[in-house]
Amino acid sequence: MPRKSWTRPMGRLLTGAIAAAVLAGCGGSGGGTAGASVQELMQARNLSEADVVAALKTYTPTGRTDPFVMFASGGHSGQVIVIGIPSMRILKYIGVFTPEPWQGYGFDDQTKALMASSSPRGKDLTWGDSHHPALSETNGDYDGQFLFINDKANARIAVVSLKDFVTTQIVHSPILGTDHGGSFVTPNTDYIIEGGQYPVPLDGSYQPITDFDDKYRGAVMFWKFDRDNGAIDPSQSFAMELPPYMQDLSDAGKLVSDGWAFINSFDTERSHGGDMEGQPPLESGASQNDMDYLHVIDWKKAAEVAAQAGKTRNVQGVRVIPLATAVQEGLLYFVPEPKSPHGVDVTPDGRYLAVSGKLDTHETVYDWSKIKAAIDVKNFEGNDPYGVPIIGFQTALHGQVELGLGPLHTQWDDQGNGYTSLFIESKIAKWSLKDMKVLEKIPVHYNIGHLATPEGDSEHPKGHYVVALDKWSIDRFNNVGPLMPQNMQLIDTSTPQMQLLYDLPIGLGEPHYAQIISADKLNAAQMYSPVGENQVTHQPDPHAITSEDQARVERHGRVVDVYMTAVRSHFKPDRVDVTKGDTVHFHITNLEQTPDATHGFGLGEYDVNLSLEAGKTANVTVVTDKAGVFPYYCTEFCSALHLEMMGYMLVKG
Ligand code: CUK
Ligand code: CUA
Repeated sequence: MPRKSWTRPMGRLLTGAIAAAVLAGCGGSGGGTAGASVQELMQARNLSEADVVAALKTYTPTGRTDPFVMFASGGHSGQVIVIGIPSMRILKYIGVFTPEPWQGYGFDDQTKALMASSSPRGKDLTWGDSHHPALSETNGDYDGQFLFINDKANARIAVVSLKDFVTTQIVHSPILGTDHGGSFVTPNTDYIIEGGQYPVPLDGSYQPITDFDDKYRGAVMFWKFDRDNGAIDPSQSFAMELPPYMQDLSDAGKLVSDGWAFINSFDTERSHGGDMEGQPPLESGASQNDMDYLHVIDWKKAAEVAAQAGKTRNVQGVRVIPLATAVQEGLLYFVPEPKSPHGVDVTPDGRYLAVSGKLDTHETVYDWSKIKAAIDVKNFEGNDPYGVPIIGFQTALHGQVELGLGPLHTQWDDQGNGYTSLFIESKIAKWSLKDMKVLEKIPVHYNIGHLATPEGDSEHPKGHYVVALDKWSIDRFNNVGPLMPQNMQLIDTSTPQMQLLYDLPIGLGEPHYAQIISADKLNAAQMYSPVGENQVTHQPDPHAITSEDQARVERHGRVVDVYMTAVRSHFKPDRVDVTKGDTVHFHITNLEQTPDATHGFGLGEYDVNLSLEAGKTANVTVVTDKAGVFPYYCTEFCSALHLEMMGYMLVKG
């Protein structure tokens, strides 16, 4: 049924530049609306003026780019999704923890080795549960150089180079088991914080669950990032042992709170299941206490302590500061926080910490200067069972804002406002940090988890938008069966009232957190230049060749090296003769130096697909275990003679 508002004269409710734009499109003689006036189009499509405004705020004509770029976790798809804002156009999926054939990620020798390098127990992992992307920072602001993301399922952190949006490193923490409070970077990306989630024996051993309090532990990793090498340096990284609570999200302090890290926890009850033995189900056992503990960690001092002889224990190759040492050295403090909290988010000026209690209707805001003062004068109200000093709730409190049901996460804008997701209410609450007052709420669809504002967790948020990352979409899209897409909703926060602008269904995994960066900070290469770069090392590939003259097949006994080139529209060599049982290394260089002149290398039965972007060299090894004739061909439609871009691997029996 047509809504009423379309019948009003155009422009009455539209103001300023938007009205001008609309009117320019529909005004008078043939203003480019293909025969129908804007009013007629609105009527035909049943659009309100608000809908048209939303369209005008997001529609991006061909050839124009977005002012912001969002990096969203792909959840248990193990990928990262890159999205333009405000157009909400999906720009890329980055393969991280999961093989991704279009990019050849996890198919060539180097990316296969990269994925295997982080696998616990040498088992190949083919998925990850990516949660929290973190852009690298310089002086507390995103610098557009690197992206980090964690894998909750296997306690891993990946490094993505924003030079080419490619994963270059994955590290695994053997002591954690799972992680969740990562990845979060310190203001100059000295460390990447990875807080564990579910307590386990840190040494990887079996311990009866009845020994939970004594033998199970939480921990947090501080991964040292070597910016010059673009890589985490495990040898300079360390961990801190924590009590067996379930540590949750974390954040790094900034400016006045720089040098400190904050980690939420739940299940300070240490409930550990047993519902078949008459124990309460874990989740109700974990929700008994009114307060859990915000962990306050002096990471700068911890780094110094970790460097001192005898202050750490080597646990599965990780330098771990034992809990008792952490307490003794004054590295770890607790502040009570209500109740089963989820997100902790430091304000852009570093002065306050906003904590969302999933089972509490408030946002609880702590004053860093009060926490620091209590630490300095040792004003504690007691210790937890593991000896960690507890600062009084009221001592640390700045204030509380009643937001609504199920607060989860908070992001900031450039006007001193916080935006907090309300999971149970399916709303975003906008609130003033200065006045500690709710300003407005807007419904989202539905069950919002994280939310993201442009540069919203840096020292200089950009405002203008918030993106709701909704877990459920139910009735928002065409029905595609019981497994429904997630829903990312773009909301304009620059207007006096927030306005929902756009719904983007995500049919790939479950995005958790996302970060939004100003597009002008990104400066990715359009191709690999000079020719012959390897995407994992970002160095000249040792097997690169730079002209077709160098193409050749070298035999060394049962090992065959094929130095191959790809250029529109042929491979050289286009025939490779081998004998069953040979190990064949294909080293393929795309000689093109034209942007987007990508070739592929697909070889059926051997599970091979490479992506060969302009200038790239990739290597893949097959062991020919079967005699026969195996066509290889280019998998990217690169040219008019793309279908002719093929060759034969002939395997003699
Ligand atoms: S978590 Cu998903 S909604 Cu893993 Cu950051 Cu809060
Ligand atoms: Cu090269 Cu298709």
